[in-house]
Amino acid sequence: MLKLVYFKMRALAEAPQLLLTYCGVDYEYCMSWDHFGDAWANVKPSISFQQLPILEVEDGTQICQSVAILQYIENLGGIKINDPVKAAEAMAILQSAQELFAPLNPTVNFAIGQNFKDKKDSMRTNLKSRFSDLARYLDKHEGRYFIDNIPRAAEFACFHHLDLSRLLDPELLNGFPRLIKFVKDIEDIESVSKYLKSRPKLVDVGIQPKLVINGTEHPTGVNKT
Ligand SMILES: N[C@@H](CCC(=O)N[C@@H](CS)C(=O)NCC(=O)O)C(=O)O
Repeated sequence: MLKLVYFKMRALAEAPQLLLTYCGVDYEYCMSWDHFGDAWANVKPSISFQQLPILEVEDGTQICQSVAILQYIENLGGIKINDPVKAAEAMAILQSAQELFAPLNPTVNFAIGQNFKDKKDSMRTNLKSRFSDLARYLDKHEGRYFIDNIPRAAEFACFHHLDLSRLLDPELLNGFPRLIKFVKDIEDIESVSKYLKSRPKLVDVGIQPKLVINGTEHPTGVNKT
């Protein structure tokens, strides 16, 4: 079975999990320390690009980089775009969505107190600018999503960052009705909705962020607790 190896955070493993779920591909989510049986600091130098997530496939190959992982899952799920122009458009959207990763994801997962508030204020303008780009792109076509009516890597990556932005500041999305509809369309997909309800909850954002895993609160991070 595929193994998605990551840490205790809601960030770059999220879009891969949404896409795996949507495609109905079985996978196991493994914490780095459980998978490798060692602390991340010791494992890090042995990983090709020294970061997670990785997707470990059946023959043991470790796929690094969330965009490569997403592309692999699209291929596996049979939803790859064959038209070269549309595929390039989708890649542009995926990369533009992934550019929302920092500082949004580290801030929501780790920042606390005044540092959280300062980071929130300093990223507001850039987030709104990228949100308006994404909303405009959605308006270019009649379809439900960016390219057509099928959600793929670009859509799930975009969804993840928009969804996470609500934990930073629930007001941010409010100026973008097209994005609110997009988020709802993704949330309404039955398999996705089940996943969203069952995934670890991220609580106490900005105070002392924790993930609730199997009923137990764990501080976010790269270390075993
Ligand atoms: N470009 C990479 C970035 C991966 C990345 O930033 N991973 C972080 C966690 S979100 C990580 O491994 N942090 C631990 C470290 O760098 O030692 C991707 O898209 O997968």
